[in-house]
Amino acid sequence: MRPSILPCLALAAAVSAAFGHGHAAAADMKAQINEARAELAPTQGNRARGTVTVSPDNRGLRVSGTVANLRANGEHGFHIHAVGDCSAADASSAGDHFNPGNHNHGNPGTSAPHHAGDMPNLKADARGNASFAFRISGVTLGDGGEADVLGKAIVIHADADDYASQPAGNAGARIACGVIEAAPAPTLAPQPVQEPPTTEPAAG
Ligand SMILES: [Cu+2]
Repeated sequence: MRPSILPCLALAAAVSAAFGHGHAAAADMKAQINEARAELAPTQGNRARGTVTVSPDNRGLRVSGTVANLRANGEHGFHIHAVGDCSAADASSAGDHFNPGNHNHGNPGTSAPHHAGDMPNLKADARGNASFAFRISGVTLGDGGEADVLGKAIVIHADADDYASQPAGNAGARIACGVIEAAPAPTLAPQPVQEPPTTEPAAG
């Protein structure tokens, strides 16, 4: 998994500093990828599900998508968590908020310190649907750096994030979870149409 990369980067940086070359660590970094997606599935006993698309621009990452089956008119904490593992029934396997900068939890909409994985609350309409598009900064997609969100998890919580309580905004249980994965390459050729198997005409 990814943590093993970090000592290598640190070592490269130390060697680089010792020999006066400034770019060795940067050579280990990859270009960002254009797009990734997380399919959020409900945790045990919940129904919320949706799709989140993440793509880099020159100021950070654009995050957009739709979620259904939320509480009508509800407000829900929405974060990137540090471990790309949604296998636990309560999504506890996704770990804590993604926080490479070791900041306090806070409001991503202000200049106050906050986790890299803090995002604005989801707000559902009267039917329990939410659609959203916003930008988060201080994070990257697929470059292998410490702020890279690829392979991390996106989690929706039962309650609103108050953007203040530590460590996670008092947002309650995890109701949906999905791992941020590279979007599959677009299909270049249309798939051949499957002809239904020929059968004898039904009698009568
Ligand atoms: Cu969370």
